[in-house]
Amino acid sequence: MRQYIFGNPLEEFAVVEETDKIIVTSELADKCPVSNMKWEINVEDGWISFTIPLEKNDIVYGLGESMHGINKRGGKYVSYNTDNSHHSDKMHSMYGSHNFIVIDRGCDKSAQGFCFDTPARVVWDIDVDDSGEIVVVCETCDMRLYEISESSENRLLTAYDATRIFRWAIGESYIPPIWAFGFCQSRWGYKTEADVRNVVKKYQEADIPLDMVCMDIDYMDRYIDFTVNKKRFPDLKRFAGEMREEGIHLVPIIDAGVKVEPGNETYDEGVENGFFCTNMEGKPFQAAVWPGMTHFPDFFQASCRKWFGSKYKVLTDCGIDAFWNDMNEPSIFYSEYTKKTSSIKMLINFISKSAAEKYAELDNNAYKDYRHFYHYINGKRVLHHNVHNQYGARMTQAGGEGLEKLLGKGNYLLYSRSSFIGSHRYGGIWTGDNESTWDLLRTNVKHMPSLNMCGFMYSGADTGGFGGNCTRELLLRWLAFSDFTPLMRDHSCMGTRKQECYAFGDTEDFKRIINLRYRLIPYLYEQFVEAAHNGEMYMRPLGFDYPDDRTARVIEDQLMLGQGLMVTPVLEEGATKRDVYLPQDMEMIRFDGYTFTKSEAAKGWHEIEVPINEVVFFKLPNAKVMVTREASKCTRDIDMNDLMEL
Ligand code: MIG
Repeated sequence: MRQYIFGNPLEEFAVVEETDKIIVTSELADKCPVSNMKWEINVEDGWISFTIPLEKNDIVYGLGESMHGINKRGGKYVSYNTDNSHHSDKMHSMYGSHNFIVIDRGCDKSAQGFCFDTPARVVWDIDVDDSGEIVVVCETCDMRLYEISESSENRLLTAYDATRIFRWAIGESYIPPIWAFGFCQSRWGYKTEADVRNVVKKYQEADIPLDMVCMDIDYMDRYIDFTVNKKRFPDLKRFAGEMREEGIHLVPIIDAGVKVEPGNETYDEGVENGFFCTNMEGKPFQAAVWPGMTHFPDFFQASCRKWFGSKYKVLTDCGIDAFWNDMNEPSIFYSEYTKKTSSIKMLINFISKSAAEKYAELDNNAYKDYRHFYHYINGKRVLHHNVHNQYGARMTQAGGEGLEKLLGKGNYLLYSRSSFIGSHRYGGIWTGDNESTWDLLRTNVKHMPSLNMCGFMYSGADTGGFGGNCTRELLLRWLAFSDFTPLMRDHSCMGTRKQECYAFGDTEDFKRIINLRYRLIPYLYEQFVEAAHNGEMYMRPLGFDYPDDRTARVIEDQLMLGQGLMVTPVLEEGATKRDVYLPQDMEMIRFDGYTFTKSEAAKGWHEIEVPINEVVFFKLPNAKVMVTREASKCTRDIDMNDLMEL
């Protein structure tokens, strides 16, 4: 992997391994030395553009959390982290920015990989109008370009080779404890310890396995970070202990913004030490989020990260070891620079508007705000806009490093909404506010390999969908896919139809589907850990494993998992069958909730029957897949010394 340095970029965050470094001097500025690429540097307007030609059958993989297909061709993308719940192919920006692509040029030519490493805004046109080229415009002149190609490696590369080289360079992905592979129930709306206790009780009554319950913003005292509402959770330590007896880990949320409230410890310490982002006058920048007016911690300062990370102690002292970091794009409802409206009026508007309108508004506001506050980076004031995409990632770094100190490496669960390549070393991600639609289930499938390419291994979507009303059928099919994703969490928005497995009448079908997870956990976790250690992918497009199989290369609704499995989820409403393509002979495995039934299946197309309460997947002939003998009620009860071979 080769690195080209333009101007004066920030210290490296994405890449941790040493690489060949080439400084782009004025001579190189005029003639791009990367084969197949042209670049143009415009110092006056502050951008660099890169143009890469594509052949008709080339596939473009990558871009982590972005819409469109596994093949990114024909899409426009904007790397500019955004809190926007309207996930569709028309949405160009998501919560994270992952500027890594691999161009697969067929098996007789080498694949090429590129990482456009800048926290600034990046606009991608990947052959949108059949232009036959990729155009990437980075809105900065200070950045790094990483190139992986035949010439940088002295050998012909497959798409997977190029990806592995990149993964190796960006360092080992975060590995959570095994219980993080258990099932998690969440909903924005559980307010009190009684609410949480009820969820656990209902799952126990239905005899459905469960390992985690999330605590959303209502557990806090008026949404103030690192506080607990004493009326709702009178003694969190005792309650967390009570839950742990049942095998349950509580997962409280932490938001990016700290409420402006003199007397509150986090606020006072932040102000005293200059840990908050500042406005044009050099005072702490104010913007409204859930707590009302807040300041944003300046996670770019190492001392601020250390401080913020240490604050988790309030909760780890209660026996809590799992967290999700939210609103860290950062999401902003309004500020003095955008909307002059009282916070109450704002919140009423916020709740009554349709999701689309609401977010279009928030989006615009935030966009202006991002040009109104500053960070201190290496003694210099830096406009947020120019480093925007790394903000949430730096919060994950703060949390991850803090929790590692408090609890020890490997002993905590952390996942974030916003991310940037680099934060994959500190925590996982979930893919934000999706909706209860079949399309977004399909998106979940397509996201997984792209995220893995960029280092984000511990990830998953809101199973069943966050917004909108989930149907019983959609939830069952979605769970049947989430059975295989590292994060398996049912989460939904308040105001939507209740989405717990027990909210749809008879629970037996749900139990059968989730039982599969608890049979497979030993294998899934082993494959995950191995892939993380070795810089491999846990979930891959078929084309990565079968690069010269033309049919396999265009399939986007089946994934290779670990070294031995292929998953083939049902993604259509009303379907009881689906077509599956086998790139080689495999064993078909059918799970009915209690037993696995195996049969031989030959290379080629098959139509498979998949009743709503069964899961069908495939195993490579020689793969050794160890599973539990029966589904336990939580991961704690799994006996790793008493497994059986599938
Ligand atoms: O403005 O904490 O993506 O999972 O339930 C919404 C409330 C804030 C957004 C997260 C979602 C969470 C919700 N949060």
